[in-house]
Amino acid sequence: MSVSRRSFLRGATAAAATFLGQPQIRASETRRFVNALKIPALLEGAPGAGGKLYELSIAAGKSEFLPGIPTPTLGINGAYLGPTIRCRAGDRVTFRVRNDLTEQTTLHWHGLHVPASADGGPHQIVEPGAVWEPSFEIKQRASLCWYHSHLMGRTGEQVLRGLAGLFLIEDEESLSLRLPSEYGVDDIPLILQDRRFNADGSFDYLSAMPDAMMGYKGNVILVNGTADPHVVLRRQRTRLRVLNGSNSRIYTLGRDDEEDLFVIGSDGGLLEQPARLRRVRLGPGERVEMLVDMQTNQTVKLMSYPDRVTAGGMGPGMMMGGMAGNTETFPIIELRAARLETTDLSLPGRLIRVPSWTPAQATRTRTFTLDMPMMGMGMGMGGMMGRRTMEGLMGINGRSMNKSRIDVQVPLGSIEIWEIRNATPLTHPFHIHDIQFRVLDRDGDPPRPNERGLKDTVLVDPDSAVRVIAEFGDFADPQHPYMYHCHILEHEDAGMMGQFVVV
Ligand SMILES: [Cu+2]
Repeated sequence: MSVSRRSFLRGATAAAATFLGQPQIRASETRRFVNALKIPALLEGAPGAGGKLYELSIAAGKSEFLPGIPTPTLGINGAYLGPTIRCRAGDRVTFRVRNDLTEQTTLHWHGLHVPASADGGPHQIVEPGAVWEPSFEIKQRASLCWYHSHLMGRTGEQVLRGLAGLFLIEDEESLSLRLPSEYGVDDIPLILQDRRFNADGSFDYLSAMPDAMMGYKGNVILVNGTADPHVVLRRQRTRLRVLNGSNSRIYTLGRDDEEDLFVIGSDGGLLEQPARLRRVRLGPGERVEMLVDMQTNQTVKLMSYPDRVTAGGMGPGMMMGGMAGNTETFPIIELRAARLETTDLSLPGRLIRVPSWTPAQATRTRTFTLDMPMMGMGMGMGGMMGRRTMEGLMGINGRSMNKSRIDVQVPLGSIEIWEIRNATPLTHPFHIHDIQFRVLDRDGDPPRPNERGLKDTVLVDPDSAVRVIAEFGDFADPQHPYMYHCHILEHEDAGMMGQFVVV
């Protein structure tokens, strides 16, 4: 262990001793799941000469999460969050993104393989009153992707206020598998977010000391913008498409009756085969598709359990886990079975074939070490904890994000291994734009069953190294960079981000 890391941990323990506690999730006994789950509207696009046109208007509004108390929010075609964009592989799509806010914003297509100039990252700023119109072909398989604000330094705040939505890609192959796919009926989207509220109903953001350092945590769980939600199911088998759309919270999903979840998909599409799992760990930005089987009149709660890594033991690790707020057990949503329609409960043994690049095919390995560049320069943990903004304090390979610096050049068409190392005491979800990768291994061990499909975001635990492999095809552009970054939005905003171009 390096000296700076030792002193970091000592500092962390001292800071934790004076720490009054992360806001606790409201206890389950006070929750009665009184609100019907909101299902985001589907936006299929208007057919035209140039493909499908999707109109997206970003505006401020008010939403009622707590009974009788309006919360100022941002939304896309609505007061909070956005519609679920749906398209088919091979479609030509155009988005007419109109910014009706009084501030800048961007919309990034998370998980999509698109030209860097259409990616919606920090360089594609949409000024107030302006319209941004990216157009591209959907060149990937069926998957649950999403879109969200990616404004440099303010992503955490804008996503928290509501600038996010789902992006559903279908293809012939996935539809031929006869998986549940009736949107909102037996194919239910679940956007998981946690929020805190001020007495006047407004969102409470970055007021608590550990928010910037540990990542923002709320004490109210929202699902699709619904507090205390339930959903009534009508078929024996339901597909849940879950996005962790939280700024920093890691969920460990499971059923309260301890029945298995049937995981069928990850970030970038279906798995090769279904995986029966009791628990599924889902970091910010990650997605999981799973099947839940129910019986008539049965009620099941989808839970989150303590994170096995950050809540795993004694010592600084546990201290940090407690501060990171991933230690609680709480219900997310109640699944209520009505009189259920009988459905086919057989499962195909094989779903799809996932690309399997081998290390031998890789032309090179790059190492990305997640770190805190200022840590060795005299700023201790206490000093960092007390800051409301962490701008420039988080980094990768010793450097904080700089929009005018290209960190990596990847030759077009190459297959590369990216090894992500974590030199901090916190778990980070690492996200790469442009591509979908396979996880090769985590500290030499094979990835978990739910991580064996295509992915664009992967959790990297403290003192851990994860190797991913991907092919960087299409869209050479030396001018416009793609991002790679931590998807704890407060860490991203603090500079744990870098830029690569494909040339
Ligand atoms: Cu992070």
